[in-house]
Amino acid sequence: MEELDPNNEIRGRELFPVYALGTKCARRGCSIYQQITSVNPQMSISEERNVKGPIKALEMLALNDDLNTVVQSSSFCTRRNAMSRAAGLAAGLALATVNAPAFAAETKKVKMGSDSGQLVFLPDEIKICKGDSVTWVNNKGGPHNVVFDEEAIPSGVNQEKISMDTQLAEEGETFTMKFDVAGEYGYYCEPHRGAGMGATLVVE
Ligand code: CU1
Repeated sequence: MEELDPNNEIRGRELFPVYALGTKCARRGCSIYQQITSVNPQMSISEERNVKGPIKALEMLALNDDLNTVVQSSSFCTRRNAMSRAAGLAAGLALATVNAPAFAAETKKVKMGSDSGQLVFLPDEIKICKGDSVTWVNNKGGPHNVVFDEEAIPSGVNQEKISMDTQLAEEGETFTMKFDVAGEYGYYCEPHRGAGMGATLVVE
């Protein structure tokens, strides 16, 4: 599970220089041969492990495609998923493994109640990608629950199915839900709605 971190995207970019050798082709375009040789460091690793051959070559092409996507896409989720696949391929994972829908999925954490006991969701706005999950953790000032606002969720989404009516009383108790429909979701804590304990979830 990943701690929610507003610098997430920046950290993702810091990973990138490891694979930066392949980026000239991404901008100018070059032959398949140049594209393969431009990611030569990974090829060397493959040779040491004696896993040459057509399957590995396909994975090298997929890796390069993913790197191009990381450079060119304006969508955070598209870039994140491509980065995750590329990292998997560079680590020697099979194409089928990194192409599985859940490969890049993440779980983000939202605290219910701040460490000092304020009646808030922390953070009160998060962005995830389709297929990601959110885990709400009862932190302080409970009982809390997670109730989605019927008026503020994408149409077709079942409000009851994604909400947790049960109030969590024990600190450390959690509620996890996976989100597959893109859009903006508003939710609140029933016992503390009057105190303004509400938040937003964006699914890209
Ligand atoms: Cu609450």
